[in-house]
Amino acid sequence: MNRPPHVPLDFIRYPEAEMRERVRLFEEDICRRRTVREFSPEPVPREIIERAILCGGSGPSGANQQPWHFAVIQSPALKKRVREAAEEEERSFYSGRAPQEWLEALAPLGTDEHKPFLEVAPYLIAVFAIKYGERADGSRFSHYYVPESVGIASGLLLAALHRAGLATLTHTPSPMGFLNEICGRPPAEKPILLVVTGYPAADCEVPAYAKQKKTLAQISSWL
Ligand code: IYR
Repeated sequence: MNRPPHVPLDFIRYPEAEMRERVRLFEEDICRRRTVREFSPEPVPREIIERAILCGGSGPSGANQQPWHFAVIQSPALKKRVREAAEEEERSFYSGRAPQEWLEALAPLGTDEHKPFLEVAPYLIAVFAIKYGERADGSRFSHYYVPESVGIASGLLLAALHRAGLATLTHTPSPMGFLNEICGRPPAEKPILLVVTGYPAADCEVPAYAKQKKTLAQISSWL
């Protein structure tokens, strides 16, 4: 097989002491990220969101197809529509659709069907997975590892927003097909996640339960 064009890797090799310090500093920062449900309406410069989206879009993806789209909802009218549609879904979820076991698992978080943050936060970033590609003639081609790729991109987006100094909430009203219509996205795209972002409210509190993270021994094994 002919080797396609390659370019040099732009890799930075650090001395070991610096590696330890770098990962420690990253751990210290990223482990302070908390899911926030009380936001401030204070505006956030658009450029910060743009840079964070570029971080998300830098991630690896199946065959480098980059099967994601980030729709940034900032207009008050559209945020209101998202809130209304999401609260309607959540009302049916909390009052019957969700099995008892699911509601019990959520109880320590104290969530309910009220989602005022969807109108208060300055930005709602709707993350869409692009299920397949479309050629100019309308024919389709496969995208590979779409959920994995979009999950990784979303993680990078969350990390970048946190590092920039913003609070985030991963919100997943279910079903959320209404986001296609509100954001004007085509049927090939499936909404995966709403990343609510902005500054936290001054008196913001978070559930103590969500701070309990598993230990290294619980989440890893060395073979
Ligand atoms: N989507 C609902 C319920 C919910 C589900 C899970 I899993 C959570 O971790 C949190 C909430 C809501 O947003 O209230």
